[in-house]
Amino acid sequence: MKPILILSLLLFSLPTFLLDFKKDKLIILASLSNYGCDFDGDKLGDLAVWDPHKNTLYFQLTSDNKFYVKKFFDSDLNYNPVFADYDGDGKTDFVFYQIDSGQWISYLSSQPGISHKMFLGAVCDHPVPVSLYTPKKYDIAVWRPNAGIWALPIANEQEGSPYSVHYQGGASDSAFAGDYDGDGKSDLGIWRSETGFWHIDKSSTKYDPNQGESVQHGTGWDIIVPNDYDADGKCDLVFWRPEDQTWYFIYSSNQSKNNIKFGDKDDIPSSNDLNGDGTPELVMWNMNKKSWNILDLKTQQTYSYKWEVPDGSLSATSVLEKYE
Ligand SMILES: [Ca+2]
Ligand SMILES: [Ca+2]
Ligand SMILES: [Ca+2]
Ligand SMILES: [Ca+2]
Repeated sequence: MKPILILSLLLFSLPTFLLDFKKDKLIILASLSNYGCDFDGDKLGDLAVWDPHKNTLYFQLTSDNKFYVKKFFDSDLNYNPVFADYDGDGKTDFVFYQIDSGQWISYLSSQPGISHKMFLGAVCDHPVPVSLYTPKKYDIAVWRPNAGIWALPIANEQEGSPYSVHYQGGASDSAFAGDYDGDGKSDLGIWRSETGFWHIDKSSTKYDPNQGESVQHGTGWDIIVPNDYDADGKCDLVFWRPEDQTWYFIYSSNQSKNNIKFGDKDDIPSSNDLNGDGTPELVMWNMNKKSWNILDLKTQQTYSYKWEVPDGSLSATSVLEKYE
């Protein structure tokens, strides 16, 4: 069987009956991976919320401080933002994933007015862009919880499938991509809520699971929010606990732990370097209050902004994953 056929079967034919094994009806919304969000490329993070009912993005650019409203699709289909820099020009691109069909629609900053459409994934897959070849340039990829596989892009493929399969994790895990070993390329991780273990297959060891790292941190209903909070160039293992509204850090620079109480119980946690100081701010979006609540980790100052957006709008600073 040719590789492309095997991959097609893996991606489109596997049963999805294990979905109900997931986190028992509780809806968790979080940006499990971080890609930054800077549409105008001035190295200051831009805030954005997505109205999933009208497929409309509300965002503010730091370069002119203006608010923008952009409707992307005249359709009742569900599109999820998977914003990252896919063309490597330093500007975050508007890229969307259609969860029912596995279609990706890309509007790249380097090609204004043009959209690209691709298919990768199927129902129940999680879109998780990865940077495997060029630092800070992302490619589309999906993680399939039911089968415990990633479909990853292959560089400069000559023939056959443009994707390879990497086995990791399973249903009820959370998957993420982040640069844990600091070589500029995405490492692949899963977090298992039952045991609290993070398992990371690293780019520096060719994603060999036998040379991966396992760290126990968090449990149960925690929400993972990994990012480089101590600015040493390596992703830190961090989760937010809705129950006590506390962020729990392990800093990669010295393996020290830290806790910071910040946020409301029903917030969506994320992080983004909004002021360009090299350290991400803790960024909370509250969809009921329609407000941002932001903590600057360097100055310890907090900021709040209320936005006039439709009910049910979600923060769109990076990929949101939803469990129900
Ligand atoms: Ca910006
Ligand atoms: Ca771009
Ligand atoms: Ca890496
Ligand atoms: Ca770090």
